[in-house]
Amino acid sequence: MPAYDNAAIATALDDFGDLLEIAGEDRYRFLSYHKAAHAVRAWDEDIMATALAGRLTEIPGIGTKIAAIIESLLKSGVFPGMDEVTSRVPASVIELMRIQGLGPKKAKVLFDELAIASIEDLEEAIAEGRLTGLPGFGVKTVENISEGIDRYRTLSARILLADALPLAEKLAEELRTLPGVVEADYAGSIRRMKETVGDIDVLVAAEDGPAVMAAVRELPIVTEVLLSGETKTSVMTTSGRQADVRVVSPECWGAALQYFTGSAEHNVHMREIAKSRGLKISEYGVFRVADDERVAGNTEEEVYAALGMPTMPPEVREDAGEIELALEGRVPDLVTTDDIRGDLHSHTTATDGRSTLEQNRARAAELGYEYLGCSDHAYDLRMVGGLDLADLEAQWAKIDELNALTDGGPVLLKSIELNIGDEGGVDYSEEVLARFDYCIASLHHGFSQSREQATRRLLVAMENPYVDIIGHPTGRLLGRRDPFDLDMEAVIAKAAETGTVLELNAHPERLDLNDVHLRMARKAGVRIAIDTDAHEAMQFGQLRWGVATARRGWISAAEVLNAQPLSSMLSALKRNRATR
Ligand code: DGT
Ligand code: CA
Ligand code: CA
Ligand code: ZN
Repeated sequence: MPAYDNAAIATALDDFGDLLEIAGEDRYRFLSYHKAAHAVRAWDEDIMATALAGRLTEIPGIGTKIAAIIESLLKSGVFPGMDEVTSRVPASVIELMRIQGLGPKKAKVLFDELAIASIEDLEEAIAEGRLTGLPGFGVKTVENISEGIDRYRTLSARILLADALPLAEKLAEELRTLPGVVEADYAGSIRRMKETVGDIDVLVAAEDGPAVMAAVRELPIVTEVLLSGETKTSVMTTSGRQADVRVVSPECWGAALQYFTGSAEHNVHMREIAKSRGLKISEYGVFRVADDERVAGNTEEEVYAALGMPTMPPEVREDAGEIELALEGRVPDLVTTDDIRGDLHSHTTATDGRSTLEQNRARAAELGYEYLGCSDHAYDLRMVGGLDLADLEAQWAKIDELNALTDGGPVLLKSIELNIGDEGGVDYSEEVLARFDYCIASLHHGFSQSREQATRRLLVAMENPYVDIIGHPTGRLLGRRDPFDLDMEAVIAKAAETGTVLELNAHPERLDLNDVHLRMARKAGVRIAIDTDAHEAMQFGQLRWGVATARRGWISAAEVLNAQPLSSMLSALKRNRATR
């Protein structure tokens, strides 16, 4: 039985919807698949568990027909109806749509007019100038598509952590149930919680390696065995992701886990430390150089202790100073999800959110949050219904009403996500800005602006006494969009000078600020807000990716604005600081 996860099911549904559109099916039909995909992505229970309980139709937007498709995928890996559609439109067209600037509409034109069915076909057609004159494909568009192809090639090689981790967890879980397996866990960049990962590294401890390798080849999650030896098997999984499974003997577990967790840079530094102590370190253990005696290796703790260090959290193993600290007997004090007391960035149906204020509040209450910031889009983002003053008054009245309830729910805070204009201005007058509990301001347009202009926009915005937080500061979308070209040193210095908080947006495609910028911000004494920017109540669960990134950036609870109790959180805001 193939084991799909929620993300894999959602992708399959989206792909099917796109193929239907290109095949010329009617809008109502293909949209229903995208709606279903969206619902599966937002569903925060494992889809397999839901299916086994016979509750698939309880997922909003999933009817009996799509439930049957999901069941078939889960049971047999077969997408009913796929053969019929791919007899009309080759499945390779799907890849075309992974290119920025190419949606199903354009892909349909390319396919109908020029029989372009793959990225290779497209590159060839561009090189031969065959797109010239095609409606909707002007010179500039074709140029953008060419750039999109290059970017796709470099970026698509990496997987979002949020897509990889559930798969790695599932693999490790399946491996633990195999006979003879003593330990199984994921390692590599996934264990370090890097925002994107190159591949999935899983480690198994067992006496009989070849028997485990044979069992790995038969795992339900495996669709293809790429390579299999006595100690390493590389497989393709049901999610279309590659995984490397290595087996080691149980007494080497700690050394192997340390080695294969990396990072490579961390390991290189570890080897130097070992050398300076007359030791050598490998995936088999720590050995004395003098007599080759093994002194450690059963556990990770043992390995680090042999080199005179406490064990540090995997997230910081990037050779960014953690080894120097450990040699002093210390490890960074890192924030955890339990430290978070509220979310300061969320959207509602008043703009482009898909949950109501009440639904967001209910979810925040379930999470035990003390407060929840309601920060819909501001007026200038008309595209998504940015709020005017009347809308704001209506929302504030509702917030007052909900805050008057005595059901133990979180305190709702009146906030807004302002748009930073081309010169650094924001949507409303100071008089209006002063009425919010706090304001977030974000860059939402002008991605191709010069470094000078983009940086100036942020600096000017931070000079505004009512801009308390800068949202997703660099604007990157992992695998899809480059960040703004910014002078981050200047941005961080200005944040420190003005007391502006910088957001760590927890959306798995953003994780913005990244670990490097977080360490810079921390050094400069800038506070961080770890927010989900939820556009749907379910998305509050994405906080974990933000916390993981914060940990990679050495951020402690004391440095996180929304890890503070309500009153100290509020008094730490720029607008409320007496010293200004
Ligand atoms: P990725 O997969 O690109 O996201 O990054 P990693 O860190 O998972 O890298 P990967 O999969 O190539 O190797 C997994 C771990 O194995 C890596 O973090 C450290 C260890 N490792 C691999 N190659 C080397 C090496 O040449 N030297 C050292 N010291 N360690 C290595
Ligand atoms: Ca890896
Ligand atoms: Ca690997
Ligand atoms: Zn937002």
